[in-house]
Amino acid sequence: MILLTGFEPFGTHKVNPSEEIARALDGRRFGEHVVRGVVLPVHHREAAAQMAALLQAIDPAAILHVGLAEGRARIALERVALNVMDYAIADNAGYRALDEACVAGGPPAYFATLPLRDVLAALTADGVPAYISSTAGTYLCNQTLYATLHLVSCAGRTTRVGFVHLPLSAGMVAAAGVELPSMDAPLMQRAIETVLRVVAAT
Ligand code: PCA
Repeated sequence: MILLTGFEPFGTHKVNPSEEIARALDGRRFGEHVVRGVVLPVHHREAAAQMAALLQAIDPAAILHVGLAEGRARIALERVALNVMDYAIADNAGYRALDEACVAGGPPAYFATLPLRDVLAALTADGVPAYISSTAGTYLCNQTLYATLHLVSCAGRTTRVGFVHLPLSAGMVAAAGVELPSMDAPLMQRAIETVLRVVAAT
């Protein structure tokens, strides 16, 4: 099984394309793996707590987290998770972390363990704009990647873990009427399908 997570909407966003993709791909098969699609809360405690519970309940071969990153122009394959929470905006519980550790006493950073170069090559070959990013920010997405890598590391598991940030969807930018980069939602879903295909084959 491959665990695929998206996030609920947050901040000023009324939708989150990562949520829609996690729902759309739930139950889909890639190679010998079935996808379990889950939507995580944008919450300073609950997102990590739900990941801990999910890892107890199921033992996925790989975990792909997906989230939204306003302002990115391409699909971002996150390389690293930092042990810091420094929220530019409050989470959905109204909590704004400043200079906090994701895990007190944890290592400063973890690297994602998906084959990012292979994923990038597959996306590029498929005509999807993508790149390897060296910062997932300091909000819930970074924190969730950190929490999952920490859980997997502490449990001595070999589960591969990664994070993909999506641009705003074209529909979101159209509705908001803002001067920001966007990507069409079907193309973003195709990108995640390509990532899952590479991950399933690894
Ligand atoms: N993006 C936020 C959190 C949830 C999401 O989809 C982030 O980049 O941290």
